[in-house]
Amino acid sequence: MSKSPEILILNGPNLNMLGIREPNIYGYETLADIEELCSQRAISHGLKVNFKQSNFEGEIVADIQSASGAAAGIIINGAGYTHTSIAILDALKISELPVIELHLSNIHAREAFRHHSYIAKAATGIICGFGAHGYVLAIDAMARLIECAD
Ligand code: CA2
Repeated sequence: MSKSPEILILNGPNLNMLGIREPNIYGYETLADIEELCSQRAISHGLKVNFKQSNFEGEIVADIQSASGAAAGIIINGAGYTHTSIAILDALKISELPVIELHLSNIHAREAFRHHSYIAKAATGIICGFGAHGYVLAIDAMARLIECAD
C-alpha cells in the first residue's frame, strides 16, 4: 500500500494559547482540538498531517525547509509573523510547495496593521474569518490542489 501524502500545518506565535484567552476573537477550541479536527479531515481525503506550533521565527523557517521532499503542501497560520516576516515568505517560496494561508479571524475586518500579509505573496489562496473550521476548509482546498498537481 502506498504512503498517504503529508500536509504540513504550521501555527505561529501565541496560537498555543488558543481556547485559554480571547475566545471572543479566536473561539473556544484549543490548538489540540484543532489538531484532532485536522487529523480526522485529512484521513477522509487519504492524507495525513504534520501539525506544528512554534513561537520562534527561525524554527518555522526550518520546518518549512524540512517540508521540501517530505510534504505535499503547507497550510500556515503565521499568526503575528504573517504581517512581519520576509524570512518566512522566502522559505515558503523556496519550498516550491502549494501554500494556503489561514487565519482564524477575518484579518481584513481588524486593525490596519493586520491587513498586509507577506505570506500571501507565496500562497495559492487565503482562508480567514471562519475560526477553527477554517482549518477544515484549508485541508479540503489542499486536497484539491494536491490532486491537481498529480
Ligand atoms: O486570526 C488569526 O488566526 C491570526 O493569525 C491570529 C494572530 C494574529 O496576530 C493575526 O493577525 C491573525 C494572533 C495569534 C494569537 O493567538 C492568541 C490565542 C489566544 C489568545 C490570544 C491570542
